[in-house]
Amino acid sequence: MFIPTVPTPDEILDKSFSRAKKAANKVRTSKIPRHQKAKKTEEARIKTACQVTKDTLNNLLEKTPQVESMHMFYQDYIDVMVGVDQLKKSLGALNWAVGVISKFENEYVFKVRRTRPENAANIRKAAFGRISSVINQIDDDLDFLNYVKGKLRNMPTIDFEAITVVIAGFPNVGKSTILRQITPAEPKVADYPFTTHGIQIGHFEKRWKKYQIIDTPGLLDRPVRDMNNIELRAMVALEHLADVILYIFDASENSGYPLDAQMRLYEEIGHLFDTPIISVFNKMDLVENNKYLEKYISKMDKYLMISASKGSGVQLIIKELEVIENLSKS
Ligand SMILES: Nc1nc2c(ncn2[C@@H]2O[C@H](COP(=O)(O)OP(=O)(O)OP(=O)(O)O)[C@@H](O)[C@H]2O)c(=O)[nH]1
Ligand SMILES: [Mg+2]
Repeated sequence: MFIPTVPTPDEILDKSFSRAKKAANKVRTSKIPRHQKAKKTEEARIKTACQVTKDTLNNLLEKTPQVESMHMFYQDYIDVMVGVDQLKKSLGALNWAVGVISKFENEYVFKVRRTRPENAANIRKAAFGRISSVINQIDDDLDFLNYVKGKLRNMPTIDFEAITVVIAGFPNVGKSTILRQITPAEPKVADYPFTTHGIQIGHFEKRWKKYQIIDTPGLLDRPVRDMNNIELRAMVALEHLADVILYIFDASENSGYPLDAQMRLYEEIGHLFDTPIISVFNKMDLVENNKYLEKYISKMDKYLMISASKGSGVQLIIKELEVIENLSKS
């Protein structure tokens, strides 16, 4: 999401007041009758200061996308990342400031026009004081928008036309390795849990169909209300984007998580989402005797056994995706 650079209150005020000064100088050096100059100069200064301040805020408001009109995935994503309520409150505060400054503009221009020339500068000073006070009041909101800008800089760009496959599973089971193997994407892979914090996307095409593969942060088998914000990013992708879920088990339990726990999460995801799931047992290269897997496999109609880091079995995933995609069309 693109949010323009968010200025501080001082930056907004400096810009407005210096532009106002320039506008006033223009009037002062123009050919208007001398006795009108003081008042015309201050009037121009008030108008310009108000206009420039409003333009700056309006520009921020216009360029910040309207959360309500975005796809539900983005709405929930933004909510998880920064909080939609706080975002709306801050944008509301900017709107409020624009309205108040418009009123000042009318009020103080009117006052300057009606006053004696020697009093015009005082009225302008009073107007500037009130503009400053309003802008300083929205300091926290500007600060928050700046934080939002940073947090949403890498917001994923979703292709809503493509067949979307969301890779889910416990931490460290090889999700990102699989994304690397089936698409040209290069997510971080590391031998410790919770390497992936955000949502990573890779794309590929097969038989003229576009597939979008989404790698998510690792999940643990705990209730949604206990999940942290990083896990919730995975849930948001599962809920709003997945046409197919690729659920990855670490069959070797080498990642440190027992298969019983991995199975509980698998079943939980099955309950929560009405989406086809492909079960994938990964790290089979570390498994010498797979007898103990029987207990889990026996509950499934279909499953794949692969070794992502060795690249073996990865083609099986692509084949299975095609099968599911064809089933859903028939
Ligand atoms: N032996 C073996 N190691 C693997 C295999 N697949 C992945 N790994 C290793 O497992 C570790 C974790 O892999 P990642 O792809 O980062 O796992 P992840 O599920 O994305 O992890 P998080 O992002 O932390 O949830 C890395 O050291 C990988 O090299 C495999 O098939 N066999
Ligand atoms: Mg990862």
